[in-house]
Amino acid sequence: MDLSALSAAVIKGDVDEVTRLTKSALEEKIEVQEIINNGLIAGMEVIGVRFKNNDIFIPEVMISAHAMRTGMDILKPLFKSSNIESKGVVIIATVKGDVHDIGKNLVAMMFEGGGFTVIDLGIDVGADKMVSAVQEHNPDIVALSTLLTTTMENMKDIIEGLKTNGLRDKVQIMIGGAAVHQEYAEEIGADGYAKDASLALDKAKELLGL
Ligand code: B12
Repeated sequence: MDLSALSAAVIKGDVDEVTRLTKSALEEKIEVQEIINNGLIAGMEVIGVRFKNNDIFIPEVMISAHAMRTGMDILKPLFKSSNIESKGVVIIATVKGDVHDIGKNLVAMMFEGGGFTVIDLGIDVGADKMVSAVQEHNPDIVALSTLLTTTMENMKDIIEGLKTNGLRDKVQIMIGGAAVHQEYAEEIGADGYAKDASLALDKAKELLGL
């Protein structure tokens, strides 16, 4: 089977086709890693580039990301048995006081599409919850989102909480969301900022030297 058909289905956002082709790739005994890299991720990479170039917009990205996720969900139970290699673990959250999660979800999907394992803590996440999650999952990256100027400070609280618990230097911290910018990342001691989901993936890879 030619996995470019699977990529094309992801690009089109055709959930049924992604489901069918992912299953038939498995039936043909194609390696899970290969299906992910040359089928699902390859499709999302095209979407990432188109989004970066403003050729497509958020709704199209969400539709493709959803299709990709459908394929990933079929493959996930097989990860363990096939010794799948994740690029790294990302814990992502919208910070305390903020319920905006559309952008955060988009970033999470881009990370997944880029081959990362994503643990999504959801919205309204404060320092204590993040500290426990980092202790439990030992991630490579902590990614924080906020859209409200009133909750920007809560990103700093999370960084301080990680410092207090001796976890700060074990992770790369990325921030994003309409309220924040590169200067703010520097001000609060985050390692990186990105303006949108596709640049977020680039930044994550850069931070981990991938
Ligand atoms: C949808 C929306 C809502 C929805 C949220 C639904 C949901 N599930 O998310 C609802 C209706 C619930 C809502 C509520 C409120 N909202 Co509102 N909302 C918006 C709106 C219209 C769109 C936000 C959005 O989803 N954009 C699309 C996504 C894709 O963009 P994004 O989030 O910026 O994410 C991208 C990047 O920022 C980046 N990114 C995001 N996160 C991360 C994380 C990392 C690590 C990285 C690297 C990158 C990254 O990548 C994403 C993809 O490219 C904006 C206006 C606007 N134009 O932004 C207002 C807006 C954000 N809201 C605003 C306000 C004030 C509120 C309320 C306080 C209103 C009220 N008085 O009740 C409440 C807040 C409640 C709370 N406690 O959080 C203000 C914020 C003003 C400010 N500067 O603080 C805005 C800007 C509207 C305005 N002009 O006044 N809102």
